[in-house]
This record gives sequence, C-alpha cells and structure tokens, in this order.
Amino acid sequence: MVETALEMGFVRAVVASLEPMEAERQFFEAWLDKGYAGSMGWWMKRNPYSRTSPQLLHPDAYCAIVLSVPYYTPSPADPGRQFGKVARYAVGLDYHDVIPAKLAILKERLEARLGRPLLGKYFTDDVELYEPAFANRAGLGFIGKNTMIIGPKLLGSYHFIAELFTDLELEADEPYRGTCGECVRCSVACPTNAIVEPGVIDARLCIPYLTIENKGEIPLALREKLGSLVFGCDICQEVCPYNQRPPETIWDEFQPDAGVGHYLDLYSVLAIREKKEFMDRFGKSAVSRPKRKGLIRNSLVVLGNRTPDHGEKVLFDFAFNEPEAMLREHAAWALSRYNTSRARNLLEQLASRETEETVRNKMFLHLQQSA
Ligand code: B12
Ligand code: SF4
Ligand code: SF4
Repeated sequence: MVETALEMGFVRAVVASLEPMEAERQFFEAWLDKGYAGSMGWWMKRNPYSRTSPQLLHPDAYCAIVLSVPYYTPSPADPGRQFGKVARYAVGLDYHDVIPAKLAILKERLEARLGRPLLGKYFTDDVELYEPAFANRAGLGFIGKNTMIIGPKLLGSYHFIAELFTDLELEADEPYRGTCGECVRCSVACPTNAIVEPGVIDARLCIPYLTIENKGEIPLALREKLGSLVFGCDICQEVCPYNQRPPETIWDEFQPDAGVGHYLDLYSVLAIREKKEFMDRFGKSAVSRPKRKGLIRNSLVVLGNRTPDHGEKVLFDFAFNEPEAMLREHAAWALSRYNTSRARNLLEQLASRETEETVRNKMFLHLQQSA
C-alpha cells in the first residue's frame, strides 16, 4: 500500500483508526468558543461532533489511509513591485480537483494489486473532518507550534493532507513523536502575531484567513502587515528548520506553469471587470476562492504596500470606474501610501466625488494621514 502511494508521488502514507477524537473535539470547541475562527465560525460550528467522528464519513470503512501530498516548488526571484506573492499551495492547479483524481488512481492501483474491488471514499480539505488532528493521531507527522503537520525525516510541512477511507483491514499506525523543541522561529516571524500560543492560531489575524476566507475589508491595522502577500502566506513554514530541504512535488498539475505561478501581476488583476473574465483566468486555481472582489481587495493592499512607480494613475483609474464601494476605499488607501502630492491630489478628487458616506469619510481620513 505504502509503495503504491510513494510510486505515485505521495511522500508519506499511514493508517488511521476511525475511532472518535474526543480530546480533539474539546480542543476544537474551545478554539471556536474563543472566536478564533472569525467568520468561518458559522460553518465550523455546524457540527464539531461530526468533524471529530471520522466513521461518519464512511460507515462501512474499517480504516483510512492518510497521505501527505507534497506541493512545494521553488519560487523564482520577485519580478517587481507591481507583483504580489501567491502561497505555494496555490501556484498550480486547484488541489481540490487534482488530489481526488489522484486518489481515484491510487484506489484503482490498490484494487489491481489486491485483485478485488475496494469500498473506498476519498477526501481532502473540503470535508467535515478535523484533518490535522486526524493525521496527527495516525502519525503522519507531529503538530508544530505553527499548527502545521510536520512529517518525519525532513519531509517538513509543505504537503496537503488527504484521506482514502477503505474497508481494508489494516492496523492503525502510532502517533509520531516529533517536537519543535525550544524553537520559536515561526511565532517570531509571523507578521501579524497570529500564533497566540504554541500550536494555537487566531485565524482572524492569519494572512490566509484575511486574504482568502474573509469576505469583508482587510482591517486597516493589518493592511501593512500583508507586505507583498496577495494570496495566503508561507512565512511560518519558510522559517521552519524542518522545511529547509523540502521534497518537491513531481506532479505536473502543481507546477507553476500549470496554474497562476508564484507571482500575480496586480495591474492585470485590477483590469478584470467581469465575473466571467475572472473565472476564465482563475477558475482552475485555488486563487479563485475569494472571488474577483476578494482578490482585487488583496491586490490593492499589496499595491499600497509596494507602491510601484507610476501606480497612482492605475489606482485612480481603477477607483474611478469601480462600482464596489469597498474596493474604492481600498484603492484610496493604497493611493494614500504613496505620500506624493500627485497621489494626494488624485485621492482628493476621489473623496470629493465619492457617493457612499462611510467610504467618503474613510477616504478623507486616508487623505489626512498621507498629508
Ligand atoms: C480552517 C483552516 C484554515 C484557517 C485556520 C488555520 C488553523 N490553523 O486552524 C486558515 C484560513 C487561517 C488556514 C490557513 C492555512 N492553511 Co488551512 N485549513 C483549515 C481547515 C479547513 C480546518 C482546520 C481546523 O479545523 N482548524 C481549527 C483549529 C482548532 O485547528 P488547528 O489550529 O489546526 O489545531 C491544531 C493545533 O491547535 C494543535 N493543538 C494544540 N494544542 C492541542 C491540544 C489538543 C488536545 C489537540 C487535539 C490539538 C492541539 O492541534 C491541532 C491540529 O494541528 C483544514 C482542513 C480540514 N478539513 O481540517 C485546512 C488545513 C489545516 N490547511 C492547510 C494549509 C496548507 C494551510 C496554509 C499553509 C495555506 C497557506 N499557505 O496560506 C495556511 C497555514 C496557516 C497556519 N499556520 O495554520 C492544510 C495543512 C497541511 C499540513 N501539512 O498541516 C490543511 C490540513 C488542508 C489540507 N487538507 O491539506 N487554514
Ligand atoms: S500563515 Fe502567515 S500570518 Fe498565518 S500564522 Fe503563519 S506566518 Fe502568521
Ligand atoms: S519554526 Fe520552529 S517552532 Fe515553528 S513549527 Fe517549525 S520547528 Fe516548530
């Protein structure tokens, strides 16, 4: 079973029991009660019991094979200040499409080896299962202080977690006893202090939440912290000593040229006006998750942080023609970060013609702060 998975490009496979995860549920509920899930709370709170009861996903299964799916590809040099960085997990095609297709092949190959059909269902991420805790109990890796599952033998954490539930009667693996030791590199490096305790993240502060899951504005106090990150964040993984020689994915689908790549040209994102155009460009990528509105919001924040030469006119033209009030406000904020008389002049024009009162007030505030 393990060899078949490794031959296909998975880097680790372990067997998980489907017993309920009681201690994990208590931890999960306490995390939700603290409000750390932010606006994800509505779906995460729906049923903590089923998220920690793996058997419910496939009542006829005996166990699950839990797999590490590597996605790491090295990043090229930063192409310039009108570009924003994409988290590594999203540079290729959308893993929600790629991984199930590979799991279907794995199931077929196992069936061929066994000479019988398997009752099997497979999942990744978008599933009512507390995957990190499930993978941890089965020994896929240990939980780092950055909450990532870190695999043994320098497999590191640049891998997705995926599961194949099956009727194969395999013995469950033991937890893997790795540790971070005294290291605190991830907490120190996190730009927003989202790691509030070792192994606990306040998602409301975490850049992947702010840029992907959050539907509203990016809080003013956190905009600068995004730096050049337009979608997701890898900082707490990049600094991790366990990730210094990560295994690279061998799958074509996860190569940067199959998807959006490591950097997005933000001017070209701002130029997208229609949903169809957005989906034509990003529909096969995980980058489509925050939709046009969310991705443009993030792009405006990054442009405000990177202030590319002659960007003032691009921001002004964008805000002038944009029907979405929240985006006009983010564009005005980005303009205010230029601190040039040209930018102030353009910002004043935007504020004076703004029809939404709350947005107009914010624009004048940005203007004051840039003066
Ligand atoms: C919600 C979610 C997020 C949220 C919240 C993240 C978080 N840490 O909770 C946001 C949007 C911020 C996010 C970000 C990212 N995510 Co995410 N996310 C999820 C999702 C859907 C649910 C996770 C969850 O239930 N969180 C709730 C809290 C309570 O869980 P937790 O913090 O992970 O809990 C850990 C610690 O608290 C720790 N712990 C500490 N003390 C104790 C005590 C006890 C008793 C227990 C039981 C546990 C425990 O154990 C837990 C297990 O790791 C899972 C998929 C899934 N179905 O599970 C993917 C998942 C966790 N994400 C994943 C990825 C890749 C990412 C990003 C790297 C993407 C990116 N580059 O931008 C970042 C990483 C940020 C980070 N450092 O965590 C992968 C992680 C793979 C791995 N190797 O670990 C997953 C598993 C998806 C997948 N199938 O591969 N994510
Ligand atoms: S993903 Fe980024 S923002 Fe979130 S905890 Fe890690 S370093 Fe902090
Ligand atoms: S950076 Fe250090 S503390 Fe953070 S997860 Fe890696 S080993 Fe653990």
